[in-house]
Amino acid sequence: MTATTKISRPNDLSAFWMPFTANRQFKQTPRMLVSADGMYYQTDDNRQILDGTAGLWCCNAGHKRPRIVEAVKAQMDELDYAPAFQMGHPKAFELANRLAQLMPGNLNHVFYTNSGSESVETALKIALAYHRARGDGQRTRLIGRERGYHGVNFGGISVGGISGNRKTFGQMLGGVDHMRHTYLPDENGVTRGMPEHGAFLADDLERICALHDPSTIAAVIVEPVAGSTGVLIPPKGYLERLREICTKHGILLIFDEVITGFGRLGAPFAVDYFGVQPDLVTTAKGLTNGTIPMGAVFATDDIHDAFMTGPENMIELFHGYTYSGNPVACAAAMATLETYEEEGLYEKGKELGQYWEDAVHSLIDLPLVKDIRNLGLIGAIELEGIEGFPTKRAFNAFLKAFEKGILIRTTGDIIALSPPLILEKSHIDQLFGTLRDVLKEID
Ligand code: PXG
Ligand code: PLP
Repeated sequence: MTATTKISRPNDLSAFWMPFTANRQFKQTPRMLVSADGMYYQTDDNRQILDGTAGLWCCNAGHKRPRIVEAVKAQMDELDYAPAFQMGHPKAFELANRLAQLMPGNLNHVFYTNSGSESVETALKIALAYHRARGDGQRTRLIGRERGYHGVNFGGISVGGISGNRKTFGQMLGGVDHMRHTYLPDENGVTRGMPEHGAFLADDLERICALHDPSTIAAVIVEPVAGSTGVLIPPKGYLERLREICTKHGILLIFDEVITGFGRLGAPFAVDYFGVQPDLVTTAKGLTNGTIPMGAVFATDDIHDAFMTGPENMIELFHGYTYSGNPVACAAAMATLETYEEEGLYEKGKELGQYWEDAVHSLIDLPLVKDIRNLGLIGAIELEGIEGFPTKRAFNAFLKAFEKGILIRTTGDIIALSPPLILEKSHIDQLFGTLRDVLKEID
């Protein structure tokens, strides 16, 4: 058969190589979502599924939000695409101004990307180029943290600390070191909110400075709350201590807010929530409510201004994407920010935080539950693994949950929950009522 005579069947699942998915398992028993509205997805067999994960931590205002739908349609009618390099369109500037206003402190400049992974690459490159622009080009080392997730591109997996995402991809970037992760189950097991112990773990950075000399270190990147690895909440005082050490040694501090950005913690950003001011912030996901791929990196005045020297006709930063600031993405982002503000969604984590926390922790009596953690509208339930079959128990829970009408997310043997911020108490009751049944029924 030649390429032109190939027959493709609509129900043939073989061509799509699915990301971060057990492809063979999925294709034997597919789980198909065909529409969504508010807090619920609908499956191809007409079942309503409560979204316990805001898609993949991105649909913070829930699904099919009218303002966003309309804005995207209207933008397609007006300006579909404008070249991103050496050309502009008004919405990209307007959106950047709004974002800079929303972000506290002097993080007043926005570089657009198309995903969290691209935001991370962009922030790491800006950090390196910033030091060089200031005549401090020997600062080339990048420091990440064990169990960190910073997307899947080479810079991100280099500073990242999840071995499964690293081990099959060769040497990655050189000159990278890692601090320890912040999970101390013996001291901090089953904690509500921020754990008491572990600020001292930030002193790992001092040890790394002593080893390599701080003058060789460009930047440290951390998730304020580690999400993908199974929700690790920073110990009290930890982020403040990291900030102090970075400032002392002239090292840039990057907060990866791809998950924590846009209201997840009950404040617009983790920067607000923790009151710790980084030098660069990476975002994506909630920026467009998951609708159109888009990310944004925030940089301080100091970082931005360091590049604005030399001949004015010269490009200052040799970096950018074809789709940086895509008009349709900008329109989606603006309508998203308006929706968040109008509906008070940045406050929801505060309003519902206690009810959410009590609900997450209500599962502690179940025999399979080993640890529970929460902050803002994030919850994690760590299960006892099945001996010899890591991840299997949580995956069984995921499958059973989907059967019973709730969408949850698992990583390792940890269930992570991060619902749309529009949820009500009744949704919390449904989510945890169903999850209790799931955890009683699975092996
Ligand atoms: N940084 C952080 C902190 C993230 O959480 C990325 C970067 C990469 O973003 P992109 O848009 O390239 O995927 C992420 C993404 C999960 C899950 O369920 C988490 C992410 C993505 C998909 C699933 O934990 N985080
Ligand atoms: N590969 C090739 C051959 C390209 O021409 C380009 C962009 O022009 C890219 C990759 C990068 O694509 P993007 O700008 O969408 O990241």
